[in-house]
Amino acid sequence: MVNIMSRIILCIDMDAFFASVEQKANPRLRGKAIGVIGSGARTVITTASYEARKFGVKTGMNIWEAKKACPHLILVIANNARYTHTCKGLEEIYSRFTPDVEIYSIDEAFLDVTATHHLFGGPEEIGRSIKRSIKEAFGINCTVGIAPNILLAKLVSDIAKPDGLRWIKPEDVEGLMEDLPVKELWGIGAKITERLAVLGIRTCGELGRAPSSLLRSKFGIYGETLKAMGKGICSRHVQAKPEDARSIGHSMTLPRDIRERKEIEAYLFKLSEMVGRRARKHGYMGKTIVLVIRYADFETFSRQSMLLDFTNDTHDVYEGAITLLNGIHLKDKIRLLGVSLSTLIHDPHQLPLIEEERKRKAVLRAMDYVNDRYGEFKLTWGSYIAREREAGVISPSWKPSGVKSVHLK
Ligand code: TTP
Ligand code: MG
Repeated sequence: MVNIMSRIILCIDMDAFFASVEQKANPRLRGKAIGVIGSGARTVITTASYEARKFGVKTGMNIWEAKKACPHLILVIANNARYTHTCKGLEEIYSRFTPDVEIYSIDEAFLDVTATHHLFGGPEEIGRSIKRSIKEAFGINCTVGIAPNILLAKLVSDIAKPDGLRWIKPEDVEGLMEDLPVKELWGIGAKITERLAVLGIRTCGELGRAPSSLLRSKFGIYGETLKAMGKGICSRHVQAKPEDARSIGHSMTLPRDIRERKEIEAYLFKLSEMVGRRARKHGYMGKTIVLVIRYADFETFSRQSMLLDFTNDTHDVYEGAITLLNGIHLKDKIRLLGVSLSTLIHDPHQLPLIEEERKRKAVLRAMDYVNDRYGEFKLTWGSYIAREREAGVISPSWKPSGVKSVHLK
């Protein structure tokens, strides 16, 4: 009925994240209605504590509106370092339970525990342990949604808020979706909700049953995705951050043992080319060249040297290997040769493209997030300028793998 590839996914979302962190840091704020704001003159509420939400204080309200809704509201200026420090600590806690951790935003993460939950007493026990560990380490609450995919895990964590833990199993999905308003689904914002309403589609049940042809004619290819979402189907996997390479190397056992300088050079060139090509392909540059030699009698040793600059140029790698070779007095025939490049950095020539793309995506996502969820608070490109030194509020799309500050005026 649901996903054929049913998995066990946890969505962990901090409760009133910035506000909770501030309340933990300052005991006088605990149990109080607080709103976290930026330091600019035209700042808005980025988070309200649950005590303030009772009075209708919401993310995106300006100070005047918020004070009107809750006159005793205490305003606290955001402290980005505290939130990023907490987020990094959370990542460490999650990774105790599975390597498949995706830090989705500053306070939301997805964990795929399909392969590991049995080691920890099951998915709910993992959820409980995580809640306990976060409380112990940071003194804040979170909500855990457990489901067969990311879409449903996110939905369940929203439903179970605050301080909740809920598991929706494949057999419960249909019942949950039937009367659920489409706007509750992650990714369906105010505009799509409106366009679906025009078609007479209000609930996920109706969306899942709607004819593909109708949805396709209105939404193009995205119509199919919407229909699947209505049924609680989502094929996006947890995207764990790729391991960073430490070195890029190649070695080769030679077709026969050699001693001839020209022959050795030819193989070293080949190996250097393979290393350089791989480094370029993956966008790395390195500064340390390592040459590995194995003699016919299997004695193996390596020599390394530091270049003056980072490179992924085949010729630089080759020159480095030859310099190392020149310093060796060969005492036997060679059976194996290896060349590697280490002390790696991301290639700055490729970086601007990747960085720009990454920033653009992060900003787009942050804008969609705010505009979809808080229709009254419209963000435009003009108000979104990433500035390192200015006292902006950290973006919700901040991740430990890349800091960015988004200025929310
Ligand atoms: P949310 O997950 O939307 O909200 P929350 O954690 O404050 O509350 P809950 O999950 O219990 O409903 O946002 C996470 C953090 O991201 C939030 O604490 C503050 C920050 N944030 C902004 O800085 N700007 C924004 O526009 C939004 C929506 C959030
Ligand atoms: Mg949250």
